[in-house]
Order: sequence, then structure tokens, then C-alpha cells
Amino acid sequence: MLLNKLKFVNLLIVLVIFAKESLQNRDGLSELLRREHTLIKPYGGSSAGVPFWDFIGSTIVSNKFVRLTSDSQSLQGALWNTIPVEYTDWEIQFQFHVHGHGKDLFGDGFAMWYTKERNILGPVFGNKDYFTGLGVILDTYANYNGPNNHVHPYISAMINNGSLHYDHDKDGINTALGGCEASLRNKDYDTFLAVRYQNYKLTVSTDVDNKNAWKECFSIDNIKLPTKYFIGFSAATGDLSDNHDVISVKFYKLESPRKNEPIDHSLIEPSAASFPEQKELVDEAKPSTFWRIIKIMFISIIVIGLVLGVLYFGYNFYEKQRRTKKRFY
Ligand SMILES: [Ca+2]
Repeated sequence: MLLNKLKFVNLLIVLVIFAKESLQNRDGLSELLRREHTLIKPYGGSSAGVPFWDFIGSTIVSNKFVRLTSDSQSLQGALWNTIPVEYTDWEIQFQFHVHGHGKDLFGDGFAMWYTKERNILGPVFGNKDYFTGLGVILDTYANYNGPNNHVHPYISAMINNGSLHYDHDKDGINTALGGCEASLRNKDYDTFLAVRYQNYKLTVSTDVDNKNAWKECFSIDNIKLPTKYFIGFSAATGDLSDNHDVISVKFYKLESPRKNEPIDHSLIEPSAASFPEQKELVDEAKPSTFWRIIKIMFISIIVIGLVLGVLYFGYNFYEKQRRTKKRFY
């Protein structure tokens, strides 16, 4: 009897929490938290794992956070939802904490994924390269030091149909669709990101200034993403390191202006209207051929001049010595 009462109280608490979450609407849209894509404390972990989520690589779960990597070198870790998303329009809001001992040197960052593949570790912030779907990347370390580079941490999105390579040495700027600079590391308050996909529009917003308000990072129209992909988070450290923690993930089903479209949404191929070409970036360290030729010619003239000068003075000196010797004989 007592057990039944306790169960009933537990159910009530869950319902109250659920009702409260469902009320967190924005823009007057009908939004609903979907528990199967959500990760909130207490994580309910047991020896059998956390319901709806897989952990691979260096990922550890505590009662306060899911740590994708700790502040140690050469780690890859990921957190993957086990249920494919059935909804065409959605918003994922997640709380994270990137922190570590490094003052100037730290990295590499982490990413949120909505992809066909799951549970594969790899070189792109702990996930596989040539992925299929969406990656929202929070890159904390600037690898690239040329034109068009950004101040880091830098948040950007990449849409891939499986054919594009993420170029770490260029911080992925040749495949980035949009982005913003955001100071989000080593904060002693809560930091959040929201990724909204509605009516073929992708909007990424941040709440990293302790203002408890969303600030738009970027928004892109004509983004095509199918249903039935998986939500994941991954992080990696290399020579540089940081703790990359995911605190919570909330998935909201959004009202869909596309629900009457006579198409199978699961067959859509990921694409963007401004699908990035693999732009040739001019590296400042490598000047253009024209300037290289001018530089070589200039250096050659100086060297030839020096050699001629040495020969001229050498010969004069020799002649002078010879004449002096002649006078003595
Ligand atoms: Ca980077």
C-alpha cells in the first residue's frame, strides 16, 4: 500500500516536472518536450546505463554532468541518443560546461550532431569525418592563422551529405555555413545553446552571458535535413585539453508548417542552399607565386651584387699588394 502511494507520488512529481518543461514555450509556438530525446538530472543511470543514451570513448557519467572528455590529452568521447528523431521540426536546448586548467592553451572543443550515423568515434571533435547530417561545432582553439579566421571559441554549423571533409587545420571555415564568436569557456554560471530546425530554417542561439536570455548566433534558410537521424554530442582533446561536460539536453517537438507536405521526410538528403564549395583559402604564410618570384629576384640581385663587390675589392687589394711587392724588388 505504502509502495503504491510512493509510486503515485513519484508519478505526480514526474508529471509536474513534465508539465513545467512543456510550458517553456518560445515565440508562442506549440512546443513539447520529448522525453526519449531528453537528458536531465537525475540521469537515472544504473549498471544497465542511462535510458535512451549511449556513452562511448572517454565519456563518464556523474550525478552532476556527463563528461565527454576530461582535462587530459588525446581523448575522444561521445554521448548518443538511441532513438531516431521522428519529428520534422524541433529545437534542442542543451546546457554545457567547458572548463580546464589552461589559461591560453586549451582545446579542442565539442559538437552537437544530428546525423545518420551514431556511436562512431573519430577525428571531428570526437566524431567521424565525412558524416551525414548536421554538426554544430563549438571550436575553442584557433588552429588556423590566416585570412578569414575568427576569434575563438567560435560556433559554426556544417551540413554534410557524407562527401565533405572537416579540415581541422583551417578550423573548418571552408565548410562552415554560419557562425559567431562566443566567450563560453571557464564560466562560473550556467551556459546554454539552442539549435532550432523549423520550416527548413536552422537557427543557433546562445545563452552564455549569464543573462538568462537567448541571443541569436546565426540563422540560415533552405537547410534540408531528414527525419530519423540521431542526436549526439562529442568532444576531443589532442595536445591541448579541457573538460567538456554536457549537463542537460532538452528536445522540443515544434509545430510543423511542413506536416502536410506529400513527401517522405526520412528520404531527404542533407543539403544547404549555399552548400559550401571547398573554398581555396590563401594562407598568409604562403604568399602568391608573383610575390615569391619578386622576392627570389630581389634576393638574387643582392647576392650577385655582394659577390661582385667582394670580387672587385678582392682584385683591387690583390693588385695593390702586387704593385707594392714590385716596388721592393
Ligand atoms: Ca580548432
